[in-house]
Amino acid sequence: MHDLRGFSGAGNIPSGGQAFSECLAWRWIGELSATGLIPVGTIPFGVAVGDFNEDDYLDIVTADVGDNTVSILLGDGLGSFQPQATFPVGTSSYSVAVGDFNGDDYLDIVTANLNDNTVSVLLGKPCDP
Ligand SMILES: [Ca+2]
Ligand SMILES: [Ca+2]
Repeated sequence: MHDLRGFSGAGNIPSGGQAFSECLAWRWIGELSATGLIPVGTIPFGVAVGDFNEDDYLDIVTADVGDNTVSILLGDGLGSFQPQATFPVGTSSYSVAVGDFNGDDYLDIVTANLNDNTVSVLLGKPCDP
């Protein structure tokens, strides 16, 4: 984990900070041009990332307001993603976040549902063999 506290100071950037920023910018540009547009649910409003299938490659989850679903796109580590898998959540799920909420070491998903005044929690679990 990189310590980014040096960037928040008033113009006090450590000597190694500039190279780190340039590296990140290059990676973002490369990923965008290789991947293009990937279909998800209707009106994807929130997005978060995590490794949902534990293959060490980051995956994407979107909160789809129009469908009341989340869409999960499994990444291959090279900037491509499998077609979406969707899961129902509450009404008007505008935002999404990830974390291990029950301490079982599997990544979970939470959405904030505007019209329900609720959150939806989707607990991760191992896939069937
Ligand atoms: Ca993954
Ligand atoms: Ca969990």
